[in-house]
Amino acid sequence: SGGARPHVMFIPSAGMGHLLPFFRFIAALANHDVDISVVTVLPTVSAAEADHFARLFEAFPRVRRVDFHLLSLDASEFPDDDDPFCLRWEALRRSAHLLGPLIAGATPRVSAVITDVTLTSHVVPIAKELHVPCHVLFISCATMLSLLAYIRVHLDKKAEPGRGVGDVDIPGVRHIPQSYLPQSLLDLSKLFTKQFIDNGREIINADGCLVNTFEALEPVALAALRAGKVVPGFPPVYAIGPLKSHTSTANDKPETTSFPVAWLDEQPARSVVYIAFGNRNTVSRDQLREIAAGLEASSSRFLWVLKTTNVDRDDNAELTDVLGDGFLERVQGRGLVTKAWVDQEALLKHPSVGMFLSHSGWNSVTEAAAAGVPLLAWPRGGDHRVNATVVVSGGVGVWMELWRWDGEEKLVSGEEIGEKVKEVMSNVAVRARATRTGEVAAMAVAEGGTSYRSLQEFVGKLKA
Ligand code: BUP
Repeated sequence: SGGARPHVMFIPSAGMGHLLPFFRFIAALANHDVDISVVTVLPTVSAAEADHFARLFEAFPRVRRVDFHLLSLDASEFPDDDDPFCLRWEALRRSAHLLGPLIAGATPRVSAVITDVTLTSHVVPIAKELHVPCHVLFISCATMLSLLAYIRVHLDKKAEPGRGVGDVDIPGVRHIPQSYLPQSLLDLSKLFTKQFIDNGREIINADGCLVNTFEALEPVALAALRAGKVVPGFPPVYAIGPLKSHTSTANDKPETTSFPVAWLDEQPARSVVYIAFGNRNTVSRDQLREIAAGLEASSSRFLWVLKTTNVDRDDNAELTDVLGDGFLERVQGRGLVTKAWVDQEALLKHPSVGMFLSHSGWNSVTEAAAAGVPLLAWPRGGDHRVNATVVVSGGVGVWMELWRWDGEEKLVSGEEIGEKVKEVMSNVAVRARATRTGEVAAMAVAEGGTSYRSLQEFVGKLKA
């Protein structure tokens, strides 16, 4: 199409961990003289998603919203799967054939599709049939991408399929013990597992993968993918992270964020522990009380973003009920607890924040890396343990490998949490590495940096 203005259609899926990197990437592309459409499914699973869709279209009036109506999904078909986000992915996948006419019928003509990884096995063939190049925006780390690409080969290779998945040796990348895998992968009947395997098989046919990571963070995984060591003929991989938000001025911030910012402004430099476990990970009441006890005992200042349900619109719990009588009073002044949606990316950049206790969801890891704030990884499930290996290898922070979450093993005691928090807060070497990682991340996205050049290359390809 020689120099024509490209029209890119984005097909995001569900969950803030999936939507935020899409919105950040859209913001980055919007500066590149590209027409953009975004397939939008309403209502969203959570209120935070609806709010962020609205803010995207408000901030970028020229970005087109393409409404997409899902076929209904009979949840009783999946008695073992209760994750509302995974069920939404399945609904999207099963409605994906309806995307064909949307892509084919759009004006101006769609010149590229960018899909969420959860929809890969359905969207890539549709785009192929329409002769529209299709890229996958991968929302986790490159190491996880290599696992996704390799899992099919691993399972096929196994002599005795009944004996479980076992450790996965990803060629050229790393050995992943079975205990680091998303635990649903151990159960081949799980919806997530079926989706993961199908998407992994099909991703090889995509025209490229955009990954929210940077060269210096995952040099080994990126090199192995590109060299075809993981699976031969893997498509081009563009490391374009850490992606960042377009809402960068204080005035753009929602009310809920200005409150913690005002509080952080009052605290000494690097004195505050920031605690958050993502937007779809609930923690049991017993474990929450231990965390509270640990924070109280650590005598550190803290800002705790506490979610008590895995879908924000159902959250009616009162903080006092959850944390126990008197806790909020006892920590008043030195601890802030909120259930509201905050702008975590902005908060982590605040000079008062000294460390981040996190489930190591990939977006959280990239935000900590960008902010140069040491992350204490307490991985939960899904990709978190694989991400935690990158937290360690990439100098983002430390990983408490023995800490489990309830349902898996015993509670982590408040005493242990408090001790570890104190230790990380005062660990000069960990802090120095995190600071350095932050500098390298900034260099990657600055003009001439590796992620900057990757994005330029990708845009060049769109315009070719
Ligand atoms: Br909670 C919360 N504000 O209040 P991850 C989260 N976030 O900005 P995920 C806020 O949501 P899993 C809040 O900064 C990050 O970008 C946060 O993504 C932002 O974990 C995103 O960290 C959360 O990848 O859980 O997706 O919530 O990894 O289990 O899918």
